[in-house]
Amino acid sequence: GLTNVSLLIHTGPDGEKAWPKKYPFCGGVFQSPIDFHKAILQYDSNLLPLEFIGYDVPSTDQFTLINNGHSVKMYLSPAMSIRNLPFEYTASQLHLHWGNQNKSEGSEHTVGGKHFAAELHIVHYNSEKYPDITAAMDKADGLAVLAVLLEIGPFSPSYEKIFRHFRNVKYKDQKVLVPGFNVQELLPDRLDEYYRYEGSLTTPPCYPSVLWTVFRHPVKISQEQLLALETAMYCTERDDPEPLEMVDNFRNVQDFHERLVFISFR
Ligand code: SG5
Ligand code: ZN
Repeated sequence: GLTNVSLLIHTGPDGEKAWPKKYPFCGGVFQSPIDFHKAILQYDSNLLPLEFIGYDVPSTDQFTLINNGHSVKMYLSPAMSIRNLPFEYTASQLHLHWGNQNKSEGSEHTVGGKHFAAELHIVHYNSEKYPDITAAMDKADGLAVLAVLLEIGPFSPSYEKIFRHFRNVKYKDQKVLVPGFNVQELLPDRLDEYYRYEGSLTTPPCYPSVLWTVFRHPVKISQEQLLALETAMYCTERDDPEPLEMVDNFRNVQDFHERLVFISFR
């Protein structure tokens, strides 16, 4: 199961090249992430800006932030949903992917071969057809993930609303409560320009169940904030004699075969 994905598996003998042995979908079709390059992009005038419902969460509500040994995840409110997709999708959780302090690459999706520093994923499930995320996650129309590319720039007070809690989830299985805030603050100002394609979960079991929306414009966080993300957490438990840093938890880009990515901008 996913818990064994812990000691993350992106590199080494049990790294992502070995995923298909245990998780056949990882070697299958519609895999993510991918590189966005000219030859596969097609403008689609039907791609409207998404609408966010219930994303402004009152500070009296609380989100649980948890280190599960391969990423850091924050559970979201079932009152949060997105409209303007083929179905109504309800938010489940957000998490991040990043590199390490010695390199500038940590994003999963790339643009013209270029990596960004890190990437935020907000995972939603098709609540029109499925009762919960578990039922939805292996269905072709089950999930919708929003992705935000992160790059270095000025300090982000919005991202800090999550990042300031990393010191309380340093080790595997640690949890902390985060006061509610407007989750839309984590998205770029330009919500109208994005890449859209059908892909997969980027970790085992790699189900081809995700309608991806990757925003064109990156969001900036400071060098210090990125360093905090890259160095704050461990894949291992507090008392583990061999601590393992949580770094490089991004998957390499996948073959795009005969597919197209639709873009909302020219
Ligand atoms: C991360 O990415 C998430 C997974 C997520 C996969 O590994 O893990 C964390 O954030 C752990 C703290 O989330 C979970 O394990 C919660 C169920 O898997 C899913 O969201 C399955 C529905 C893959 O998600 S991704 O394709 O957006 N990267
Ligand atoms: Zn992810």
